[in-house]
Amino acid sequence: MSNFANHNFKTTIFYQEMKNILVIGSTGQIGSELTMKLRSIYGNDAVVAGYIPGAEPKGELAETGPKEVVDITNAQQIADAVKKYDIDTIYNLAALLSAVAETKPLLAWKIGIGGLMNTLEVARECQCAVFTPSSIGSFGPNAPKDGTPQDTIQQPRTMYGVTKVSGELLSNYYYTRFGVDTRSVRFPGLISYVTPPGGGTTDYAVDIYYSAVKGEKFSCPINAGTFMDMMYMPDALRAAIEIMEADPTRLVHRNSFNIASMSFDPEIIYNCIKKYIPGFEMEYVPDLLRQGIADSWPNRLDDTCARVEWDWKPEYDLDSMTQDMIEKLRIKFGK
Ligand code: AKB
Repeated sequence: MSNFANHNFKTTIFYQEMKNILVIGSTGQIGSELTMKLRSIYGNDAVVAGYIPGAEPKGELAETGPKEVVDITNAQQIADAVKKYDIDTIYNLAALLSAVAETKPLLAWKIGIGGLMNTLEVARECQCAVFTPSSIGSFGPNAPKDGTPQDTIQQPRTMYGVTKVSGELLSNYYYTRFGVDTRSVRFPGLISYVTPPGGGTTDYAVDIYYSAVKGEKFSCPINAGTFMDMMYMPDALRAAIEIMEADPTRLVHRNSFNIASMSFDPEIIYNCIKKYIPGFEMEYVPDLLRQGIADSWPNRLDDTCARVEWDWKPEYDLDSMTQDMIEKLRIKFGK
């Protein structure tokens, strides 16, 4: 059975209006699942998987619908795909994650901001709506750590965060100045059994499940006591789709909404996994880069505005996510 079909979406999303959607970055951690979810809602032919050479769609992502080379740093490629498929909605998922962005800051800016600018310009000319994810990484150490408000000081210390805050401002600018329908959410660390993340600060919360199911001892790069917001992928996909379907007359905010579902430190997730795999072992092997980034991020966001303005509500908590992750990874690895 397909990996994509396996996710337990507790809510059926059903929308009347047809869309033609371009997903830029369709083979990444979010894109690979979001593209399939969008195809299941809007139809296979209506969702174009944009990819860069070297990261070609495979399996059912390649087989179920159209695909095009769309490098976000190439404005012409975006414009060509938008015109060819009569696109009205762009999901812009191209980005370097936080730890990688620290090692390649110029590339992070080129993709995160140069690429976003290309996307917004095409969207302005061709009248497309645009979703561009922001992150808990858009906050810095001087934001309130617990219950971080929707509107508060955003002074990140990482290049990833700098691109995310700049992206929020740029997207709001294109909305107020040109009327481009830009919308966004600030994603927490995303946890999934389908496509592994690469180079994020929150990746440990995915890797820990892989080690547990494979029967390996886990080396945790993040210290005990370090809390970060996390979310199970089905909730994150639903958030990305629901914000784009939200009634615009209710939206006070646009770029970008705090969303939250669970916050934990390594001890809490470890003990939750141990309930289902009692022999599981973990040791701490600190990664200074990731720890420094994690220390500068909030512990837990306040997502009241998303709940009020477009009825956001997560469906998974740590325990239900853990049960599902273990079940699905056992199937994936034949354990
Ligand atoms: C990362 O760790 O870089 C991402 C994020 C929280 O934006 N998962």
